[in-house]
Amino acid sequence: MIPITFSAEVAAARDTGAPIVALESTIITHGMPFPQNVETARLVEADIRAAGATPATIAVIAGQLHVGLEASELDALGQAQDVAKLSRADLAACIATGGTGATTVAATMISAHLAGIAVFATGGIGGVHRGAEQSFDISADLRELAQTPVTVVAAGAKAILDLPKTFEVLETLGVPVITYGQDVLPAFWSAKSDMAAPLRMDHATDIAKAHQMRAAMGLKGGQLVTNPIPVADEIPMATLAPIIDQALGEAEAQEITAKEVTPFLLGRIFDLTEGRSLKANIALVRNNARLAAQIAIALCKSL
Ligand code: PSU
Ligand code: MN
Repeated sequence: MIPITFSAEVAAARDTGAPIVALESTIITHGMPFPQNVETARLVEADIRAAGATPATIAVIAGQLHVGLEASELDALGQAQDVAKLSRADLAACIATGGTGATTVAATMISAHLAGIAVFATGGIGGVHRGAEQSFDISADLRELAQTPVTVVAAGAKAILDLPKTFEVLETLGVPVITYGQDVLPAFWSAKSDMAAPLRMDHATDIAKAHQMRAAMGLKGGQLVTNPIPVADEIPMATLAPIIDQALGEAEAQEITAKEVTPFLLGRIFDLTEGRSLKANIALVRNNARLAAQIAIALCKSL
């Protein structure tokens, strides 16, 4: 038996078959500093409610898989120290041993699917790290997209990664990458990259139909929706490129590896942009939450 606890609002939404959007918790514990992490998590949940869906923030607390957090649980998680970062490899062990941990994209997809939730909003997915030909550091998020049937709305992959290699791997794994409303892939803090979008869709209903067609055809895995950050909130690539290079150089000099790499780089970019990266990050997550809610609503209507 899997020890799952649903929040009151998620339990109610499940009872009536109302649309639900999953949210990850690593972005709260490892992706943003306190108190902006908790403030953002609350805003994102409110955005989803305002759009007509129910938010389900996912985390493991004392051995319980929580699908939907009560406000007090969200507050506590946002301030907790030394919370584990859980991906596919660690999720079951954490639950089995009564641990507490935040779920990455991969672990949130697994948990959402267990709870019957088909749509998930986040900031950016993990991907192929620069220098992966040496380090072999490729996020488990990519394989999860290839095997778990959840549509993930993100603003692309973070520009700290090797973007061309990340999208090559997604193509190899057979993951549909759908860019919302433009012909080029977005690059997280920047609305546009120089890479063509593999697929483009302009309506949430089309994204929902494509999700259902994959299921009908017995195609395993989910979809990645890349949703550009609103232009008013973006940081142009030219501003960001030297900052990313500096952060990457520091990570190498300090021999930061494995799970520590992403949180370290995000923290340094926050410092080096004097918080501008965080402002952009908050705007893009909220934008993704709104689109995810529309997709979840479209999926419910067409059932
Ligand atoms: N994007 C953000 N902040 C984050 C992450 C992504 O803006 O904190 C997290 C997500 O949980 C993602 C994880 O799944 O980083 C990827 O980590 P890794 O590269 O170690 O797989
Ligand atoms: Mn990694």
